[in-house]
Amino acid sequence: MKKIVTSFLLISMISMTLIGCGGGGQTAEPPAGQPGEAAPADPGKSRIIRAGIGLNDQHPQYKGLLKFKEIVEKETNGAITVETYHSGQLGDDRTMMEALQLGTQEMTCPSTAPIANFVPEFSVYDIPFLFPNEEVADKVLLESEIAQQLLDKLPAQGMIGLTYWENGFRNLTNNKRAVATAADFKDLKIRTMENQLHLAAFKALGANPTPMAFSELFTAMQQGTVDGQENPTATIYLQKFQEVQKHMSTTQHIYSPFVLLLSKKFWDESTPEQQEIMKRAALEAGEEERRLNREANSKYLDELRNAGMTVTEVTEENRAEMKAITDTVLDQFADKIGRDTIDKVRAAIDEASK
Ligand code: KDG
Repeated sequence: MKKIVTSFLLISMISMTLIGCGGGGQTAEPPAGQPGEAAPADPGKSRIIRAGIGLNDQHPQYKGLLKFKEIVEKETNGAITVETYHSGQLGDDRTMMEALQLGTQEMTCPSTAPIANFVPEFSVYDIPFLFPNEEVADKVLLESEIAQQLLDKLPAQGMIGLTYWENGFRNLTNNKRAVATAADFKDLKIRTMENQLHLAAFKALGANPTPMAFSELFTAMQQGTVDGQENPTATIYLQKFQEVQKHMSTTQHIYSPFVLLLSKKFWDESTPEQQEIMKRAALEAGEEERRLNREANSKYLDELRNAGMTVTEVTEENRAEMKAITDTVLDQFADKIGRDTIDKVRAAIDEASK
């Protein structure tokens, strides 16, 4: 028995040390709480939101979190404190969402793609070439009933979707060849997010996709375990993927929304006023995040060229061919996502495109 307890303590100490060393540059020490231990619901004491993301501290997503922190701390007069962790210091998207469910972490901001592992309807946003542009995405995500209805499915999973932020249109990078047409995807080993529809779409294009946590991606590209990956321009540049990737193509194949998630436990322990402040702060910080993200996406395309990457601008015609191919996998996901959800999102897109 003694042996078991000692080993457990040793493992715990090693894991805490590893978390503490992961990536560097965090704004606060990782929490010392035990799994399952809730923040005290004493309104007189400052309660802490530990907010973790996979991207680094240069990314607009992190700047958005800092804005959220500023507003919430000011408007709750310090009753809520926000600690921010970047670069996967608290784990990858899936682990952090699970921690939110358990109440051992309070906030994260994943792409909608991994959220679909918890609420399958979110995969509607994984349909390739769904959104025509950012303006339409904004209207649908921030104003449509269906986008809100999807957020409303999160509490049943122990999470609150405060609002949508933007990851953005995803582009392909790889080390093998310049990709201009659908045929150029052939046999490329591409890392995707952990999402079935993404996997199926890349398979249909002839690639050899493999799901992987974001934190493992840089090393996987460096060591050649994968040939490439797909992410918005801002992420590609700010995560320094140009150091390990030669080719970039403006495929813009999926518009990835983020969702700013809070653990339901923390939400339920907050007063109605605090809930209102967190909602408002999420929206306001989201505006800032979108603005910075768009600036970054347009600015960094040239920087990628300057860094020596070949940038292939994909034509509308070639994009249409890619869409026709990826459309062939949609039917197998329609029941899982819900035909009604797909119809409603498509209708909202049509309406917003008028
Ligand atoms: O902080 C969010 C990231 O963890 C992740 O969602 C980024 O798009 C992403 C990816 O490719 O994993």
